[in-house]
Order: sequence, then structure tokens, then C-alpha cells
Amino acid sequence: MSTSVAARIDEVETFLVDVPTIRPHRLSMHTMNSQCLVLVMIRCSDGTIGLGEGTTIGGLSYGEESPEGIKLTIDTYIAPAIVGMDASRVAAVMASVQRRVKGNRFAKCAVETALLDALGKRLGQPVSELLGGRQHDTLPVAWTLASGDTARDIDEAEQMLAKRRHNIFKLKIGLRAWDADVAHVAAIKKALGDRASVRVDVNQAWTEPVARRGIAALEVAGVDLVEQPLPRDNRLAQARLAGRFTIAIMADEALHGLTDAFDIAANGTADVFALKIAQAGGLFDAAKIAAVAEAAGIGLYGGTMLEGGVGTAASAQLFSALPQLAWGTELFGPLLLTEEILATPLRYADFALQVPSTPGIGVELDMERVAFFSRDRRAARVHPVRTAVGA
Ligand code: MUC
Ligand code: MG
Repeated sequence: MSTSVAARIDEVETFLVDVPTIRPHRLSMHTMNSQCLVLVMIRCSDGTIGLGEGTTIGGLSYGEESPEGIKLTIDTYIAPAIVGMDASRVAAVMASVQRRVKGNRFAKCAVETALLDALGKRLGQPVSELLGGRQHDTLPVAWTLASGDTARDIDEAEQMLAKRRHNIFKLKIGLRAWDADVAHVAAIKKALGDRASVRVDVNQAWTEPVARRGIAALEVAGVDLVEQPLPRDNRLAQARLAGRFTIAIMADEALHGLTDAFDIAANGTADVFALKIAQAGGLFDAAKIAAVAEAAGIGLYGGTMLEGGVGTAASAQLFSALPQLAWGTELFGPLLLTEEILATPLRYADFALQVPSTPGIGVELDMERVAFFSRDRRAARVHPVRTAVGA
């Protein structure tokens, strides 16, 4: 076997980038006022630079990996192990990471994405072409209404419909009593009628008895989909709900990887998968989860961890290569942020995202803006002031 390598991994750099949200985004476990993007940049010996992202929601309140932990895992355990390896052998590099690092799916997703981006740039191909070939140039995109205020949510939805930006709305519930939540959802569905699909995400907040009452009422209100009504470990209870109601039940937090996908499919825990590249541990495993869904007759929804432009573009590359996404996608993450960090923003029009078609994941960072919002730089800017005041 030849030992000459066309492109080696030279350097792996990570950034925590804090960007405000356009309004408070209320989930059952956390209210977001800003998002911390975890970005990875991999420099290769042939001059290619790959970008990746492994962003989560609400520190440690949503999942077991925090932004700081994701950065630390990459800096301390993954980067030293992969520097010097053949950058084009993405699957082999990731298999070696898998042997050294257990769990930490978000960190692995960020690194795998950056390697795929660099490989695509090296070959002059979009990542979708490395994943079997693009089947869709645009992807339908849902918007999440999560201000917590019914009138404000209706107004927001009307604006989105008027702009032809979104006609699928996901409502975050689970923070209030179930009947108050159902009244909120029913009012929004009544206002929007057949002009929009309305879905809810409970983010694990209900118990089975509450879910029985809540879902029955949501069915009457005309809601199309209920996402993760029960805690992720209550699999049998959620299977009972999926069997009881005609409304579709979607697995999100319950779907952490390929083994979960197999288990959910085997036990009838959900009718739909929220497919997320970070929750899956990367694009390769997300594609395998999509195959499990196809084999089991489970519908797919292209999910998000509210990533910025890099993770959103990477997700779009994979989703565009899948045969079918029966429930569309929710790749709106960059639109929830006040600041753009891409050199050229992603394009949303006619209720859809246009999948980037330039090599790699198809986006570049505006490094001045990344530097401006990066946590290290901000700390460096604040520090001298503190010293001066203390002096
Ligand atoms: C989730 O649980 O689905 C995705 C969209 C959104 O508003 O929140 C996320 C997380
Ligand atoms: Mg969800």
C-alpha cells in the first residue's frame, strides 16, 4: 500500500461563537436568548479548509454535550489523534475517532462535517454528491413559533405566510399546563386554517396520562404531528401513544443514533424520525438512520439543533441526497439569529431552502464576524477594561 498521501490533516481549530436570537425562543426545558455555535475548521496540507459545526441548545439542558464540552472534546481528544492522517479517508478517520472517543456525537459530527467539506472542495463536488447524489435542489422549511404569546405567534406566522417563507409551523409546548398549551395551539391553528400545517413539539415534557388527554385534544384541533411527547426513556409508553392515535408521533430526543433508530423501528415507538446530523453523530450515521426509517416505513423530517449556516448547510447536503422527506425540514436555524456569519447567506424563498451547490457543504464563513462574536475574542476585549477598572 502506498504511504504517499495527497492531503494530510494539518490543523484542527474550534470556535465558540455566541449570537443573539431575534426573540426569546421558549422550549419546555430552556428559553434561548442567544445561541452558542460550535464551529470547527480543519486545515489540510493541500490548502483545503473544511468547515464543521456541532451546536446544541441551552447549554446542558437539552442534551448531554455542552458547547464547552464539545470544544474540549475536539481540542483535547480528537484533534491530536487525527492530525497527520489522510484527510480524504473520511470514514477511516472517523472510525479511528470512534475507537478513541465514546459518545460525544455532536463533537464527532462537527469533525466529520469539516472533513467532508474539505473532501468535497478537493474533488470539486458538493457533499450531496459524496453521499450518493442530490435528489432535491430545494427543501421545504418549517418555522418554529416559540414566543410563548398566542397573538404574537399568530402575527409571526402571518408574516411568514405573506413573505412566502414558511407555511409549516412547529409550536413549542410543554412549559405550561397541558390544557393552556392546547388552547394556545388550537387558537393558532384556527387562525391559520388550511393555509398552514401546524405541529407541536413537547420536548419530553408530558407524562403518559397527560399525553393521552393532550394528544386527543390536539387531534380535534387539526394538528398534524406531535413531536417527542414523553421523556426519551419512556419508549413503551410512547409506543402505546403511537398505537392509540391517528395523529403522527415523532421521535426526536429519543433518537440519538443508529441503535435508537433500530429500537424505535422495532418497537413502534414513533411514526416519524426527526433526523438530525448532530444527534446521529454525523452525516454518515444520519444516512444510515434514514435507511432504517425507509426499511421500517417510518416517515422522515429533516431536523435541526438550531445550528447556524455551517451545520444547516451540512444538513441540507445530506437531506438533499435522501429519496424522500415526507415531513419536510426545519432548517431555519440561521434565520433565528440576529447576525449572519456566512460570507454569503443561505437562500430561503417560496417556503424552501435552496441547497447550496458549490463544492463541499457550499458555504464560507465571514471570518471577521466569526472573530467578532467568538467567545475568546470577546473575553480578550473585556479583560483589559476590567484590569483598568481594578487598577
Ligand atoms: C427540537 O427539539 O426540535 C428544533 C427547532 C426548534 O425550534 O427547536 C429545535 C429543537
Ligand atoms: Mg424536537
